[in-house]
Amino acid sequence: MATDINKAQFIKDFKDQLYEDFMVKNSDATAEEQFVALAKVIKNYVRPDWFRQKNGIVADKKKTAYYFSIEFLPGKMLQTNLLNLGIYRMVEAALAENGVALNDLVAAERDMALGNGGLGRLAACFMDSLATIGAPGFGNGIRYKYGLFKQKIVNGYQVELPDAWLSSEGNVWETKKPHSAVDVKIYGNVYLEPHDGGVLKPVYENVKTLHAVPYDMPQIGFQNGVVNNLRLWDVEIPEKYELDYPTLADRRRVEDITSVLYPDDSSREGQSLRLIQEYFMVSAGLQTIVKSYAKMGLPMTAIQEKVAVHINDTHPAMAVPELMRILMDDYGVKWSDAWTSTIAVMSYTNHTVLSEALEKWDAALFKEIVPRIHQIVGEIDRQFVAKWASKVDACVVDNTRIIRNGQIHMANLAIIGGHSVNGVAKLHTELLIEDVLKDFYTIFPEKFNNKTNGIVPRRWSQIANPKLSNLIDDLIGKGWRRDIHELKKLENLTSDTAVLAQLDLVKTANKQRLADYAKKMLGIELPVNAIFDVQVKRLHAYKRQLLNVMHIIKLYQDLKANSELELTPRVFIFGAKAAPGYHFAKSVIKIINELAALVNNDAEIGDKLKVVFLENYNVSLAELIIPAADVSEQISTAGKEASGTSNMKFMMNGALTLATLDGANIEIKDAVGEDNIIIFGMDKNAVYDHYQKHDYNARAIYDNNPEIKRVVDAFVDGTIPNIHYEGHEIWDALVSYNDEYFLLEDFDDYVKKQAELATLYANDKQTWQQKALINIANSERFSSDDTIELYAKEIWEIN
Ligand code: F55
Repeated sequence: MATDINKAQFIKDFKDQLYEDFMVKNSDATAEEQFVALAKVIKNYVRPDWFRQKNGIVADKKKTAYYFSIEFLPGKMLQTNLLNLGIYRMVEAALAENGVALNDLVAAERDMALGNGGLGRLAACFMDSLATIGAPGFGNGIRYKYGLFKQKIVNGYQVELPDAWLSSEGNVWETKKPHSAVDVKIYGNVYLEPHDGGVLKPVYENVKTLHAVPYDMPQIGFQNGVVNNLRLWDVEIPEKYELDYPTLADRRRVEDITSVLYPDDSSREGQSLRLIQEYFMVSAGLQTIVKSYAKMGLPMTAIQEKVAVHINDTHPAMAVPELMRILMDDYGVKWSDAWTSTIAVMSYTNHTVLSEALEKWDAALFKEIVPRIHQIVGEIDRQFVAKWASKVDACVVDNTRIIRNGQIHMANLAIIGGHSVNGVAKLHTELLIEDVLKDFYTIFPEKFNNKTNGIVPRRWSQIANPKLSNLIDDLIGKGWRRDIHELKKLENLTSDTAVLAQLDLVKTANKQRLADYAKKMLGIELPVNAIFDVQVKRLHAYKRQLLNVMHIIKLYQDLKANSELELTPRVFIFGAKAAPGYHFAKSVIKIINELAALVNNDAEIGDKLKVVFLENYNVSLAELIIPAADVSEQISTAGKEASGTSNMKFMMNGALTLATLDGANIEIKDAVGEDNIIIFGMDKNAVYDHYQKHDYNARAIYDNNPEIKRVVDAFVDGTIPNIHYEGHEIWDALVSYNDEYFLLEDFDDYVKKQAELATLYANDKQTWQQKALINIANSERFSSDDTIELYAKEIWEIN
């Protein structure tokens, strides 16, 4: 075990590795070289456990959960891996003795950003938690050459640059496994031909064959000797079919398949390359799974006893017909048996209620790219309709069938082809049942269940917030580092004023750490005695960054009207990427930046208000920002945010949540109690009421509420310099297009609650820190280890 390694041995291994890879002495090596060497040493340490776990799948015939996700967003891995191996302190000390600061090596690692946001980050947390609870788990994804774009802000606008995360060293954590490559077929024609015994076998013509090559990454459990595997697939041209790709352009088209992560976090036009990505990953992963299962020597019709396949959002939903195809075409299983197994193997998580985000494919395109899968989907659809037409209303069948109006509905495929569909927070699952998927619920009520999201507590407290972690050690001992539920003990300390004062010091230190970063990046001085009010997440209309902006404009206008006004100093911090084609979102970014320039440079405002937009929000930046937050902005329109996960990270780091009753905010409120969270605005019923009655009138609010009018007009009346059409676009969205996300209706209550919390912060820091401590104590409820326990027990039935 890696824990047995002592300092002397480690330093020898480290120096040997530097010598082997770079032929340098430690004293001459760059931080990048030292990072690479350290990562390789770690990989060598885990290799035996990793190898054993991978081979154990077949050898021990253990049921394994295969998590399919088109996105994984782990961020950096060095600290997590050291911590989970139990050698963090030893390595840090050994390096220090040799003149190397571990932090410099941490800085040298690049973020692995193969995901857009919450969905991809959740997949990464789940991989850690699967290993940590000691469950056999195996991730399948795509090894994109370019991750989520790098965001630069130029003249206030978002500019997207490619994220070339694979340095010349490649990804140091991965191991290429050409030995485990498989072929994936796309395009061509397919027809069925009778074989002996009358079985129909598909015959393929003019197909394109792709070579899928896996790269494996260890997923190290927390100090338990378990190392699971994350497998990312890359594409190559198969030597055998080289003649199919004679020109350079042909070859490039193949390379394109794993070239880029699509940067949209909600809707997307159906592009053929994306469909190929999805099938490529699903087919490569499933072929490998069935091959491993076949090696166990068990009947193919019992595959569900050893294999669970999870479909993370609809992107891997072709797993359903692909497993049918493999079982029938490659292993001769008959349809009815294959179908029984497929349903038992598959499960699906929904991450959104937004209808534009529910994936649909044009049936003609689908047929062109995956003709055999198209046939199978057609047959699944036909049998589904035949079975249910006589049992339920025609419109129920119409709303739930897979192929309708020339489109293939991927969520419908995932639900019909699996035994479980879950939402990611209580409210979200309720909405799926009552609204978005209600017709499915009448047919398959037993399939529905909730699994509220969680976060890996190691990364989001121990690693991101060492100062708080040390304080917690002093207060309740170190047991919480292994068992996060021990955080609950902190609740006994809420009236200890010395503790609250220490908590305040830790927060201030973390704010200083962030202020130093802002100074370096933007040249701006942030006063750490101010409230750090943070909203970091993808930029989307439903997440309502604009509501936050409106509040800032109001404060600015109030101060301009009365420079004597008593105002608790406040720093508003934003981080957000907009999908490159999402015009509105980009306008909001521009406006935030111009508002920042206005406010920050106004001498009359001084230190009372600061606004910063930190570019290129990613996992590493989150680890810096979240521990520094006093206020966590979770202000989506009720009913729209499926869960949220940053809300959990903020509470774990002692921020107070300012929230609507949406997603997991509701469960955070239940955990901390109403007094320790600030709730405002319409709830989901109020929102749905407007939908039903069609009675929302933004124009009337604008006309009748002078304060709102003043704020909204600031977008177009020259208050904010350097914005042009952006301001008009926003004004129109709010007034002319009837404010789809109800910002105007929620504005007054938001402003009121903001004022209340500012007063509390200014007048009673102790009560504030008391609430912060209660939040930290109760964040134990949101560990992804517990979430994954529930998936393992209730959905996958693995040990
Ligand atoms: C990415 C690509 C497409 Cl095509 C669609 C959606 C996404 C994506 O990134 N979605 C996403 O992040 N959804 C979020 O999932 C989180 C984890 O469940 C939730 O907490 C969050 O509410 C939800 O918006």
